[in-house]
Amino acid sequence: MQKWIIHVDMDAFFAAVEQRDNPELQSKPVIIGGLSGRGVVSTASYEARKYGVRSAMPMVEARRRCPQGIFLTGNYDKYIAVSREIMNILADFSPFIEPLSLDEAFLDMTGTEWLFPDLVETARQIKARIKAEVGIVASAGIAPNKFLAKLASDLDKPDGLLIIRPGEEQLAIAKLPVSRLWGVGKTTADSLQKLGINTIGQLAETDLKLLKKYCGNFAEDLQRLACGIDDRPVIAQHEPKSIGKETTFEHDLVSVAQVEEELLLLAEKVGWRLRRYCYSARTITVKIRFASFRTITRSKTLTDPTNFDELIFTTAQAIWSHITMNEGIRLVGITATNLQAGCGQMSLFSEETDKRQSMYQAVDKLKAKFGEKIITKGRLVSRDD
Ligand code: TTP
Ligand code: MG
Repeated sequence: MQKWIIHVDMDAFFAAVEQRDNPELQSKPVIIGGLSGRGVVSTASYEARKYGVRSAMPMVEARRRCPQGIFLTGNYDKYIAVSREIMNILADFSPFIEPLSLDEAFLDMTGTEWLFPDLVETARQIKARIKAEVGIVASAGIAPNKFLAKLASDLDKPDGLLIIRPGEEQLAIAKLPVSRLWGVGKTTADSLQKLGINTIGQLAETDLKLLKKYCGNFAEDLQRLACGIDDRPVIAQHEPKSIGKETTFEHDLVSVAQVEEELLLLAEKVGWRLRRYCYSARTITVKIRFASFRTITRSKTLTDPTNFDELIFTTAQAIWSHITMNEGIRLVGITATNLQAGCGQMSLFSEETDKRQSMYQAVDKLKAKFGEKIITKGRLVSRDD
């Protein structure tokens, strides 16, 4: 199966968040970092980069290069919160995400063709959602491996979107300096330069024996990278233990019918997430928080794991039918646990199941393309949210 990785990285992350939150900073050279005498630059907006300001540069040097800059210390807690929002969006596109830092992550898209047939379009959607929901700009790279995907996201910055297709690997990187290779710092780059090797293409063509003399055991890996080969897998942070969704209402729900409507909506969301992550669940939990903040959770375990909206809904409804509603409700949630990997309705093989499965594949394709709200159960269509 063709491996496909998307690497997503925010543009001038800390500075972008500050520009988002303060309109006066937009389009201005914003420099974030330590402002004391020995401080260094964390990042600079692209406007400031025009003056040669870069990450890790002493702040005094940044001030010298860009005296008209706006210098800020930044707010790390805020960046962590924003990072969480970004990673949550990415999780909607693949269950296999490896965050590399606060502002970047790899998504393993291998085997998701049925859901995301056009990865350029998928990357465009990821960028659009980050822009719309988080308010900052991301660059994306798509390639058959991690090294090339990360490179691709960087080559077209800011607001980049670049794909390197199988077969194009070597050509795409041949002219770049060797310092673009992972693990090549200044020392290695200098010793390679002494051998007359400046570009990745030159390195790819260098005799391996000669290379080993200068770079030791590192030579083989280095040359493979130079040929655009990288087998490292995306290491997802953890397997999800649960997949759930909850809603807090602006106005408390006051009728059983309202709660059931919410359960239906939540069941669709949980079902969609389970199918997208290729999981089925055996246990469904309903969480209710009453107006008084009294909170209860009730669960039911099924004989067979499911990821079908209607089974999640009927199970949630059965749980709900045992709960007495003697005050308003401020929050309703559904969580699926006892997860099993697998896209289909496990252990239920019947014509009916097959039919449902193809129906969900069609529905999920539309949801992936146009957003979750494009298709919903008939009884929910009158809702205006
Ligand atoms: P990067 O993604 O390396 O940089 P960036 O997002 O600011 O700019 P771009 O990706 O468009 O080139 O790092 C993400 C954040 O990490 C950055 O906004 C600030 C922080 N950081 C530091 O604090 N020190 C550093 O030396 C670097 C490189 C980043
Ligand atoms: Mg970045």
